[in-house]
Amino acid sequence: MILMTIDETLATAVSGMPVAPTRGRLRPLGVGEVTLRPGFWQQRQDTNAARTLDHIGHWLEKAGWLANFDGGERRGREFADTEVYKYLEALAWEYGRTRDPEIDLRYRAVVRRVVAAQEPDGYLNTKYGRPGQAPRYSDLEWGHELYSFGYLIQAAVARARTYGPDELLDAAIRAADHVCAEFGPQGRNAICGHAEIEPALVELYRLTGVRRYLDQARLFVERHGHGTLADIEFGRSYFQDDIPVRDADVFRGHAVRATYLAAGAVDVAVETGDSGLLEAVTRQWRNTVARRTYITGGMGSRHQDEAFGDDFVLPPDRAYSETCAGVGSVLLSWRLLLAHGDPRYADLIERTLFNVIATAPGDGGDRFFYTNTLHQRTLGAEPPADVQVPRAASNLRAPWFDVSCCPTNLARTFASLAAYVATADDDGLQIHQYTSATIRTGAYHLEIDTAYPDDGLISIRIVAGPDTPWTLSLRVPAWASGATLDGLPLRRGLVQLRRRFTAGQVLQLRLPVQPRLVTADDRIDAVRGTVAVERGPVVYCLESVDVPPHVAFDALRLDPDAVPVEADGTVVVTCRPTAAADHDWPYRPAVPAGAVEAVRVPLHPYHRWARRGPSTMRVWIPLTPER
Ligand code: FUB
Ligand code: ZN
Repeated sequence: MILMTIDETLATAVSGMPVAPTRGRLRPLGVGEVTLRPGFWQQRQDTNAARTLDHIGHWLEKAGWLANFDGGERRGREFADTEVYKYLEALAWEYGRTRDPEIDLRYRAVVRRVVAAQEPDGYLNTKYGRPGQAPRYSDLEWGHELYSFGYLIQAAVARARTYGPDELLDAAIRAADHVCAEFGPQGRNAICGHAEIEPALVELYRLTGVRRYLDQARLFVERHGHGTLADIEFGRSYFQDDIPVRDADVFRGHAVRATYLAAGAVDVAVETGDSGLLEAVTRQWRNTVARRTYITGGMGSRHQDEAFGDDFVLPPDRAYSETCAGVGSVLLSWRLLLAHGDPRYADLIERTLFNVIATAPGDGGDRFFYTNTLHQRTLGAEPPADVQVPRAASNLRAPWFDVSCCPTNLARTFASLAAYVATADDDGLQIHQYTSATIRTGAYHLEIDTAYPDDGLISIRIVAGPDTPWTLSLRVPAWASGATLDGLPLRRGLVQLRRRFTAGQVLQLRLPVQPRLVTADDRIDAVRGTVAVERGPVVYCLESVDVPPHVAFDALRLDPDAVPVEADGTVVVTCRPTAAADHDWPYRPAVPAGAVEAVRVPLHPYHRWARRGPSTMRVWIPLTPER
């Protein structure tokens, strides 16, 4: 039974957000309270709306994954249903922000087909349990059945929060009740090989107030680490079934699974007031960011199991950095930000948004990176528009994959992106991400104008606010030394402005976005003797298309004594090529190179790489030999 009153439902329908904790330091704002305006992120959100959603709808039909719900021959991988659910979630957020009736119709048409496939006891999965198929829950390691329910539930919650309860919510509740009956305290002592049901059940609890969904989520979180899943070739760490969540020190195993489970654990911890569990995930986040995260925010350096590597094993040319792991990282950091209010979480969200999430989709919104390497050695070739490719086989953006989790994950993220910009608490508002936007919530109306990240000036106009003093909190990113507010210097971290603001008042935050050279911890051996270039939150890269044909790309060494300069949206660095190596033996005496002619090459934002055709690429650039 849904405990929300109609009024409450309508209130949430106006301001829906993906994560709605009932307690915590900060209160999230919904897609009805924050609207993106022209700028970096609105452009991507528009492309998502204008192209990506159609593209996904087209491929779900073409690949037969939507028709799986209609019966007939089952097509696609065991988790193909989830791409339909993420598509529905994306449509729900899109409708929430635009009220576009066409989106509403599309959503309803898909929902009709989905709910028709549900069994009377609430079970819903097109891959299992029907005549001729494997029995339900016969493969908890790889079957993804609970993972699939998780996305179903999240889609239904998104719709309830942007429109109101509908038949998908009824189906999701039947499914959740089925899960509780099957896997509850008296049921199977088991977990799913891929986390996702955990955060979904907590969100359903938050929506409905039905406690057993929270209890079931807690049970699943606590059951991890007790070896109920088989010891597969990658080890039980692959599905975080090696160490109980509250005992672990760092994320390990499959990166999407790890971040999703951690997100669910934070949700459980927050709703149950379990400070020990919250502290455990907070510690794991800290250690993972300090030792197992790429400069882009990307997570996962192992291809064979799409997993985190050991501490400091972050080879750029083997960066797996799956797009979905970027989404998982954002979802986790957002929950920790809401729980703690610490700007470090928003820093990582920003880094990941600009350097993983913005990198993955092509300009047309119909091609995607699945993995996000930091070093591309070969040119590669773009797959044709109508070809489905194996998941990591494409080193250029591909239209669709056999495992197509990333495009749909991006679609739901872009459609709900406004919900990650700002929050509120009893004392005021907090701005976490800088982008042109309108914030209207309660007595507050703020307009943010900026060309960020191209330009570091952010204007915040207080159009309306309470008559009494209130606090506006601004994040000054960790990289932003020299930031100012109305000309006065700011410390990095959180700036809290408590005052009686006057309507029409404009604050000018200036973040210094001049290029800077960045070096890595010595323990990241794979990038010793190299530097990367960042400008604001954006990581830059060197692409072969920008290097004169007579210069060997791999021989380029960056001269750190020459200050990088900006020109036409690029950062120009000075490099000195070594003699191109072309010997029978790839090693030679280590002697300083003599004076060699300098070459000036432009670097582009990493998120723009491979948008001008195939190229080889480096984020980490070797330094001149005498360094
Ligand atoms: O297993 C479902 C999804 O497919 C995972 O999250 C991705 O890493 C991909 O393996
Ligand atoms: Zn993915």
